[in-house]
Amino acid sequence: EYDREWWKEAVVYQIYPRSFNDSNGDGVGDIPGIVEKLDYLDELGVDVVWLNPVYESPGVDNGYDIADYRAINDRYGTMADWEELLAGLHDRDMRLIMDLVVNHTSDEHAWFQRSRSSRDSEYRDYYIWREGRSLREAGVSEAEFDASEYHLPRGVRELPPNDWESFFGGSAWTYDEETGEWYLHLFDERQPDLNWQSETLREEIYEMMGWWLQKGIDGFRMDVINLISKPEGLPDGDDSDAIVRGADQFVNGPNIHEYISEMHDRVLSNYDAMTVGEMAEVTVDEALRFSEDGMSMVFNFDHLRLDFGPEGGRWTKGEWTLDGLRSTLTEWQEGLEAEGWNSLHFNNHDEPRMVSRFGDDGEYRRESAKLLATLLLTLKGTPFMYQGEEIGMQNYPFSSLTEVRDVDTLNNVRFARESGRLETDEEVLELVQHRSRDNARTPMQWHDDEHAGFTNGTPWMPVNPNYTEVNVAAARRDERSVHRYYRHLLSLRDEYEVFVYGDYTLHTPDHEQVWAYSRVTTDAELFVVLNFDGTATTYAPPADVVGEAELLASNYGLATGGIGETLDLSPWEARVYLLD
Ligand code: TEU
Repeated sequence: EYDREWWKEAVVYQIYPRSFNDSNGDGVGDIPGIVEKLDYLDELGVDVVWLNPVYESPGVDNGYDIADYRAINDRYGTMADWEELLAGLHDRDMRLIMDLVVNHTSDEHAWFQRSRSSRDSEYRDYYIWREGRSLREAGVSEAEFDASEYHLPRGVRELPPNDWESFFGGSAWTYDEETGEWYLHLFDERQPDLNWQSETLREEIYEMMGWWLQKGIDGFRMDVINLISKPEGLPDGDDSDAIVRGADQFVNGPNIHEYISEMHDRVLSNYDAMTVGEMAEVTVDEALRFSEDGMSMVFNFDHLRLDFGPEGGRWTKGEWTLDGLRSTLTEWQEGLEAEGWNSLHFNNHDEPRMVSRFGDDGEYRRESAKLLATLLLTLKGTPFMYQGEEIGMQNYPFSSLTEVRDVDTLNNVRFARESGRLETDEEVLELVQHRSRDNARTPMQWHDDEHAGFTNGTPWMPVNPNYTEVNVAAARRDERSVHRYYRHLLSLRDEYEVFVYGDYTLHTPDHEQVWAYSRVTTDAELFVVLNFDGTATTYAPPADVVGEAELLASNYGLATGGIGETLDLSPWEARVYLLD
């Protein structure tokens, strides 16, 4: 009676290869290092690996700047190593989805090198080139004009074709002296945007996708895929609240559904492939449309914006609330209940560590990490774990900007300083601690030997000093560990179909600290209760769940079953009951 798909029943484990396991001592994680840990993943009980980019790349954005879509970056290994990884996963009945980064390439990609060589190059329209605007056209006076803002060569006095901003700060355009035009880059200037209006370019992308699917991969995570359609004329942004200026123009652009449908019809429909589209801004209604286009699911980030500041944008500091988190996720649970399918995620390589962000970094680190695991693994949708969350890894305690590697952080801090929005080092460090993607990119902590067993060389990023207590080896020995709890919940998902297909019903729309909900199918009901706070509390469950029940999971190791008329909940206590 369900619309069954393998990817609806799976749990995905995201591996950031640079920080997972280094097999050759160069301080950077690699593919053979992942192969060494396949039994670890198998024992954990995950079903799919999402591998962040391992393609040929100069590494400006740690691989999201691709120079050759069909070659493996030799820092990560060879294509033979990659084939061994795929075979090793499939031998263990696990699957592999690769990262598809087709909104942009590296500026070192052969296509861009040819495109920038001349205005008549046959590759010119693979990218987005435009003449600049004169000061007069842009309505900027000589006095206002600041050439340094655009790194213009001497004597060139013009402005970018429009006012769009990069997600990494500054203008989304860079002037290229060779042909005297500007090219668009919604990310770093070394990541030029591809022009999806070119059918020839789209053809090249579909052929490349087919090449990887023919090798046996099981699908793609699609990087910022709802940015690929840009409107005719590239008009200025006209929404001052947009996440970055111009986003109202280039997010979900005019041809986006045509392109996603075409990609599905031309390539993906020939495979039983899982696709998850990363979408910077997407509503439930748009997510439903992307499902109609053939996308399995999308990543939305509404719940990961709740701690943005009032000024708006990622590089601001605010506070999330339980009410915000619960209502945002409930909107998505209810919105995609009948059609479409949710992805579930609280962590990835771009976000701070979930226990530090939504849980407790102190006394209740383990209990809160397990509570968050309960939320991730008992909501309706496909859960995406990020390497290290299964042992409750935390944000890195930055002591100086010299420890930061991330281009997004470095660029945004530079632009914020230049604009005067950030002044003191303390302000900068506080924001870096709150927001930097490097919080999630410190090496995986395997055991308590030097560098946490990640490398026997010098790690490219410092290891979190808490690795002596927080590591896989210690967790596997400790029956109360976060790791053990994840394994238990993952095994429950395999055993009870209600975890996958049960409909979500919220019981506590406005309780100040308790979030309780049910998951219901025709023959089973889960009752989940989460005390989302560091203080103990009591909670009276709805009358129709009180009574006989089996306690399937408890982050305090409770054994008893039965649901009483009032529940005494300890700080950060999570329980999962099965009602007959
Ligand atoms: O992330 C896109 C990205 O940076 C989003 O976090 C976006 O900035 C945010 O949702 C807007 O609020 C993808 C990759 O995950 C990231 O690692 C890359 O740096 C980026 O695209 C460019 O490829």
